[in-house]
Amino acid sequence: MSTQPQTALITGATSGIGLATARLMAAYGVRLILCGRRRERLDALKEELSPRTEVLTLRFDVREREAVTQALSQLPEAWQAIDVLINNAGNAHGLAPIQEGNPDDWDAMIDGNVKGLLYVTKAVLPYMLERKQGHIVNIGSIAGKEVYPAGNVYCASKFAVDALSKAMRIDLYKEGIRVSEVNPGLVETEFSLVRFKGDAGRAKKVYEGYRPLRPEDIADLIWFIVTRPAHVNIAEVLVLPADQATSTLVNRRDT
Ligand code: NDP
Ligand code: 8X3
Repeated sequence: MSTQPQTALITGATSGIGLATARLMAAYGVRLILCGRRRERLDALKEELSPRTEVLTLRFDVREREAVTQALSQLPEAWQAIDVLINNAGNAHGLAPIQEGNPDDWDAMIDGNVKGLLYVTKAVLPYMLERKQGHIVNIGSIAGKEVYPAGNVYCASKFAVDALSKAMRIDLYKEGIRVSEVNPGLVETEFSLVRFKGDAGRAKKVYEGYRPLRPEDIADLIWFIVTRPAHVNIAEVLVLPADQATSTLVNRRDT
């Protein structure tokens, strides 16, 4: 028998995979704590989803440890019973061979994708440990399974997410907390727009000539994972577009 979570916290809810997951969970009536940096998007999302469920929005940068701790460690009591944490916030910054890489981009990826995930998890875990119940879903990537040209530091950050997901599962399984990892291939979101620093033409090309995954595909998968019965944990999933075989093999038909 499947079970449905009552309260979920999603980081990176203002766009892409996190946004699609928020919308899907709201449709099922899950109470949502939605996080991101863009206040106007958080406000719009709250207005959009509030007719379907209760929504609490929190604005912080996952790279700022103090801000993360402040926002999450003293949640109103009614919001402390978090059943599901979706560690989704993250991005690639730049795509350059290591010898041409920009250390500011490296910092943004290591600090956001790795340390940010740790800070958020650290702040949310006490609520789960107290109830001996919870489910953490980390969004990794195919980039955390195989390295591709010029992917260097982004790949390293997602290899770290892979290692941390396995490590968290080992440390938390006796505490009643499930840890799952979802590793998507190419998903059409704002990901490439961020990676290419607002160059919309270059970003668009990443998704041309084949059918990329939609953020809703990943939201469906996350929903499946978090609604399994309590004795089931989907430890990890690699999900690709049918037109993608590896990080570098994509069947582009008309480019
Ligand atoms: P988007 O750029 O569409 O969304 C990224 C989300 O993360 C936004 O909501 C953004 O919100 C938030 N975010 C980014 N940096 C920070 C930060 N420092 N602090 C707080 N929030 C932050 O990309 P996706 O939806 O594609 O990416 C979501 C996750 O999926 C990422 O971890 C990405 O690595 C992973 N992924 C993406 C794939 C793809 O092909 N798109 C494939 C595999 C994995 P805001 O700007 O408002 O803070
Ligand atoms: C995002 C997918 O292949 O651009 O993690 O790294 S990829």
